[in-house]
Amino acid sequence: MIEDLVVGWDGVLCSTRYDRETGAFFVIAVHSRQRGPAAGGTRAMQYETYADAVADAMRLASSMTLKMAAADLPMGGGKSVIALPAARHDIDDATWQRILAIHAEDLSILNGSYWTGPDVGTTAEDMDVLHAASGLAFGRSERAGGPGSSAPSTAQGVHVALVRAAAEAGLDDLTGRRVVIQGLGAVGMDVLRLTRKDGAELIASDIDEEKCEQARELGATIVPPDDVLDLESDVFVPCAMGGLIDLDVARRIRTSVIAGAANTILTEPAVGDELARRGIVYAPDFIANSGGAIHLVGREVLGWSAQEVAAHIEGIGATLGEVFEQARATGSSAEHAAHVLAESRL
Ligand code: NAD
Ligand code: PPY
Repeated sequence: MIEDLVVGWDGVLCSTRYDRETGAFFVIAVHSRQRGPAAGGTRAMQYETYADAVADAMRLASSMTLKMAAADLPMGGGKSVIALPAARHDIDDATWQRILAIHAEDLSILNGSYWTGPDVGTTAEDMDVLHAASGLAFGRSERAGGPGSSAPSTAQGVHVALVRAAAEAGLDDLTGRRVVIQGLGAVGMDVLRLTRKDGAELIASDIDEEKCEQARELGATIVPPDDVLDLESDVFVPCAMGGLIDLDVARRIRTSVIAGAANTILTEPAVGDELARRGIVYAPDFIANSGGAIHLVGREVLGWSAQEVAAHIEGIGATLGEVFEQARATGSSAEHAAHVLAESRL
């Protein structure tokens, strides 16, 4: 299985490490350094098998390469995965600090070929620790001199993307339109707030009851997690985990637009073809969720001000416009056109 993953992946390096004391398994996947040092967040969660963790790191690193290229940022693509021995909230602080120290050592070994940042299961405060030990982490807290969480910028970009994709589907005004948001974490909750201002009818879902309650207070109707893919909507916004839309889902989902924050939403490119065939406007994830990367790389590598970052996030609308136009002109899916755009910059 691991052999198949390595042979089937076109990245440059994938490191693995196991820590007997904590039972944590570490993966760093460096997909490309063509545009600059590889960069991408550290995802810390439980996986069924170590091979699943390696596969996730590879898939996410490849997507980071496309994200950096599509956003014209001077970085390559990489990602770290830490397969945890227990749920993150069940890991005590001493164990977590040991896990971070080991990850920081791996970053130092890679010596600048790869820079990390926050992802699911890691925070700006974790980046403070990683940066103090390795000097190779973006997204430190403002208290530690960093640019703070990338989530608000990611949400801003997802909102720009969903508005642009809706316009492509003929929905110029979201007032009264049904928007279904899956995942009410750092990004999803902010997307909900932004879409609320558009006057949309909000339906939302999370596996965490507290987050559902918060969304209810913001005016959303809450539905059970298993129901989201069966609801009829104008816009579907996946802000939980990837691998959500396979061919079967693409054939039956009842929506006009899909635009969200989750990384690697489609299980394979053919899913993008099926969505296009059905006339569903899909905003490729590595463009729709690039606001966080623009925030981190913009502030920390390019020295942009918050205003410059915001202007570049608005640019996600123009990038998507280019992709939709190319897709129309070539009779291909938006997913395919987005890959062509990103690959032309590699
Ligand atoms: P998060 O961990 O804060 O939020 C994820 C939320 O999804 C949680 O509230 C969780 O309970 C919920 N969830 C998990 N499984 C679910 C399910 N089956 N149904 C409904 N809800 C479910 O993460 P985040 O920072 O908000 O990121 C969300 C997604 O966007 C992730 O896939 C992440 O990789 C991606 N992303 C985030 C950023 C960023 O800047 N934070 C940038 C790019 C991409
Ligand atoms: C992502 O956008 O998916 C990330 O992993 C966040 C990120 C972006 C750029 C550098 C490091 C982390």
